[in-house]
Amino acid sequence: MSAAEDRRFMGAALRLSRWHSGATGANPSVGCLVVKDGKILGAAVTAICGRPHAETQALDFAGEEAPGATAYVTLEPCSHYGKTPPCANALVDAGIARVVVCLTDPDARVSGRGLSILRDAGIAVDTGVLAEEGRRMLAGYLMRKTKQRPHVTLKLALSADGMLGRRGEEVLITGPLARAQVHVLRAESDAILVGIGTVMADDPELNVRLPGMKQLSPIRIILDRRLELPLTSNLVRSVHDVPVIVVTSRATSLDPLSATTEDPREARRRALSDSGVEILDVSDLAELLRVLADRGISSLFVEGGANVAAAFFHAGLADRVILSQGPATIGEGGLESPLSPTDMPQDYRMIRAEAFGPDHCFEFERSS
Ligand code: AOF
Ligand code: ZN
Repeated sequence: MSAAEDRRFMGAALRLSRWHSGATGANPSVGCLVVKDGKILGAAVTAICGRPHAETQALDFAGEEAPGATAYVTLEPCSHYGKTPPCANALVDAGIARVVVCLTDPDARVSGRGLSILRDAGIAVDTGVLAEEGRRMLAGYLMRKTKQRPHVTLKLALSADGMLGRRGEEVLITGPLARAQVHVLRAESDAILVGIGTVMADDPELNVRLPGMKQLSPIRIILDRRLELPLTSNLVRSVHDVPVIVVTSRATSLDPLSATTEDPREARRRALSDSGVEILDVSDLAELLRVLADRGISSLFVEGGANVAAAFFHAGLADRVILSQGPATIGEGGLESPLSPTDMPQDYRMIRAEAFGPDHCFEFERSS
């Protein structure tokens, strides 16, 4: 098979893997094609919630035609007996002749052992095909496995004059196409995060409202040090559909003069907990990300506002930045964006510029 053909099939496997991105829990969304004589015999993606894995499903589709075929897999086939038996063994047992892998798996239980099982069984193995695209697709999983934190995407919508809106009032900056794109990005994430200021100004739902995709809504995280999230907010009202986590800082000691009075946060903490909201105490963003990674969250989508975006950015925690810019100007009294598409630091590379109707979307990636 030619190198061009390998790239074509691996490209298809990567696009397929995007289908369940953000929906496979702590497991990465992997794509697999089983191909013989240029014909796709089986194609599958890791199932929603993470199992079964991609390879076993693609082999099932190929059935009796699998012997002698080539398997294209976006991540090294697993070698461990986890909740399912190893995919590497399934490929050997099915009589696959060649396996083309995009990325090796950093999971300590796998990391090269999957490839060894295949090679030891006499299967031809090639790795690194479309590795750059694969690293982008599996950025969250790789970040969590190697740096114990989720991959962070910052998203901001700017007016033509670089404003995020007006203080305390909701201003629509981008149109329906750009907003639908944001819902796709939400669906591909494990968690979405905003500051309490955004909640107070917009009373958002922060769910995925595209047809047929509501069940892909990521968990919702609110940075809310003083526990001000209103019990009547859309977020609290929908907590039983999609979880809400309120992040506060650890209680500081009370003012000695009022040592007999209860910290007003305590009453709010109880009321929020009673409503089904989880309260998380952390000392800074780095600790928050560590806790989220421990829970299997690989991708975090940060949607604002200005202060939250600036905090992540200046802490060096923004791996990807997506800026949409609409045609309207806000002018005097506007809330200035901390980031601009024409003024990104050197270590951010623009990897996409796209128009959605009258709006422009720019995607930047930080070179690591
Ligand atoms: C594959 N194919 O489609 C995926 C893989 O909890 P378990 O037992 O399901 O194992 C999770 C690990 O499996 C995960 O950390 C990663 O190493 C691998 N994911 N492997 O062969 C797949 N999703
Ligand atoms: Zn597997």
